[in-house]
Amino acid sequence: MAETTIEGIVIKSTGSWYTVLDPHSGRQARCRIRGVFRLRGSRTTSPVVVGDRVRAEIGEDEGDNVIVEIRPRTNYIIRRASNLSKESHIIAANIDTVYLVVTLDFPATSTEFIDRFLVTAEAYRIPAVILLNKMDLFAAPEYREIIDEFADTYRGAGYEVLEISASAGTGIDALRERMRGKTSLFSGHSGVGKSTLINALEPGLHLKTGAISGYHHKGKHTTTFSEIFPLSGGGFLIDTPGIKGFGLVDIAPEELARYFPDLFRYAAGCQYYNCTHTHEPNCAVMAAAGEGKIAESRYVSYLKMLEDDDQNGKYRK
Ligand SMILES: Nc1nc2c(ncn2[C@@H]2O[C@H](COP(=O)(O)OP(=O)(O)O)[C@@H](O)[C@H]2O)c(=O)[nH]1
Ligand SMILES: [Mg+2]
Ligand SMILES: [Zn+2]
Repeated sequence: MAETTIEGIVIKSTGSWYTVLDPHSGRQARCRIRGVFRLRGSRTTSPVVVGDRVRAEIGEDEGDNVIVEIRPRTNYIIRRASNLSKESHIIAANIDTVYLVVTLDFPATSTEFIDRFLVTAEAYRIPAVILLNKMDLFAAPEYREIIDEFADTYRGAGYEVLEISASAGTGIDALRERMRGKTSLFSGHSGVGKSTLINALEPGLHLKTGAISGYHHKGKHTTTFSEIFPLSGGGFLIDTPGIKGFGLVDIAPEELARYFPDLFRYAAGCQYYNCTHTHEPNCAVMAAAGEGKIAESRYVSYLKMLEDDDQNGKYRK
């Protein structure tokens, strides 16, 4: 018989042991899972993942601690076990916000990359926020128009755009406040400032982000498990070492427009219910794009993603 039960969040997984943290008491327990979970999620390699909210029974010995219930997930991100395999691997669950760190230059992040990322976030049902970093480099007035055009494009599509500077400290306190009590994930190209930003938000947290730590760990671990780090102000930061970008997701071409909120809001006005918004008569989306109601770059990204799908049958990030 269990002595007691705890409710908490899985903050670490080794594949056989799961660390459960009760965020209220701060208590942590290493637990195993019951065979029943292993059997049930037969298509995924790990039935319990970081971010999962669980209930665990705590026994007399650590070896008796067992996770007995997993709460329904609000969302999760996956990775294929291998390119050839259809088996998917859930790597983290219950993410409140994914922050996409981008830079206008040094290095430039393309709108196409951003749009693909946002589509994936929509498909995963994870709210995405764009962090426009290195704003200290673009303080001169001549950049204002470019910055506003960028921000307007994404705000018009329904996304928040926060202008920050990780190295100058601009916008960091507001971001930390926003992350309080939430589970956050950071993504973005190498060199945009993710590590700098995380260090500014939470000094002392040494996440395995970026190319350098990836290099150090190469060869040591064949499998990398995600980890989720408690933040000192409350909330969590998910680190998914070895995951470039944000996983991948299959979307049928006729569904793609759903994941572009700024296009999709016009789709109800199209003549054909299965309109692909590429060539059909009386297409309200094309009309809106033609009138500048949809940012050109967004519509172009949509077309490019459709084209890729013709070639590959799926989207990859
Ligand atoms: N000027 C400027 N440089 C930054 C800023 N944030 C990061 N950097 C620099 O950009 C480079 C890449 O940063 P890093 O955090 O390693 O990027 P990561 O690959 O996304 O983790 C480093 O030289 C940082 O010092 C910023 O806000 N302004
Ligand atoms: Mg880094
Ligand atoms: Zn249409």
